[in-house]
Amino acid sequence: MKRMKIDLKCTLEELAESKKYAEMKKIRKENLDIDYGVVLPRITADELFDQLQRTVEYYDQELTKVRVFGKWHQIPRQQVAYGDEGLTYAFSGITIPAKPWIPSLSDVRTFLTKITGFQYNFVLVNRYRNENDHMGEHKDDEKELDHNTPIASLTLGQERTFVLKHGDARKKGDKKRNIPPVKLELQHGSLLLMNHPTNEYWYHSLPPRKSAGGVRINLTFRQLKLQ
Ligand SMILES: O=C(O)CCC(=O)C(=O)O
Ligand SMILES: [Mn+2]
Repeated sequence: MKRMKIDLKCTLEELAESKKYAEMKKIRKENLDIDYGVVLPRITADELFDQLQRTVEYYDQELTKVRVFGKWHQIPRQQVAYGDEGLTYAFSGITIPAKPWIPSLSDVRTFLTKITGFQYNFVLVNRYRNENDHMGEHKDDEKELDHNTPIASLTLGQERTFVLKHGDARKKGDKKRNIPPVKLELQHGSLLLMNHPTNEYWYHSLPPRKSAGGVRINLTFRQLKLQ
C-alpha cells in the first residue's frame, strides 16, 4: 500500500510544539537512571525509517572490523557516524571522521533538543539487518562524552530487546552480586535516555533474537566534548 508522503521536518516541529507524544517513564535502580517512551507516532516513525533506509551511507565493511584476541572480525551490524565538522569516531584502534549531517538526522536532532532540552553534536547509526545482527555488552563511558548530556537512543523498525546488566552482576566468584538485569522492548518510534551515572555502572547490549528478523535502525545521539 502506498502511503501519503509527509514532510518530516514540519511534522517533527509540530510534534515537539504540540507535545503529543507519550510521556517518558523513569526507571531507577542502583546507579541506573533511564527514561523511556514512544515519542514518534507510527506514520512519522515509518517516514523517518524509510528516509534513513534510502539515505544513510554506512561505513565500508573494511572500516568496521574489530580485533579480538588477535583475530579480525566483522562487526555483526552496519554502522556509521554523522556529526558536526571536525568530530571523529574512534573504533578499535581506528579514528574515522563523522560524516556531515543529512537532513533527516539533523531534523531529528532538532526535535530531540526541543523535547529534552539537551544539545547533541554527534549521532552513531547502527543498522541491524536481521535477527542475528546484534551488539555485545558494553558501557558508553568514553572520556570524550559529555556526561551532563544523556545518550538519546531512538529506535526505528524491528522491535528488539535491550538488556542492561550491572557490572557487579557480571563478576565471577565472591565479587559477583545478585542484581537482576533490566530488560526493555524498544519499540518503533521510541526514545531511551541513558542518564549519568548509568553508563559508569551498567553494561548494555542488544542480543540476537530469533523471530525478530526485520531491519532495525538505532540512532544514539551524543554530545562529545570539543576535541
Ligand atoms: O541498538 C541499540 O539499541 C544499542 C546501541 C548502542 O548501545 C550504542 O550505539 O552504543
Ligand atoms: Mn551503547
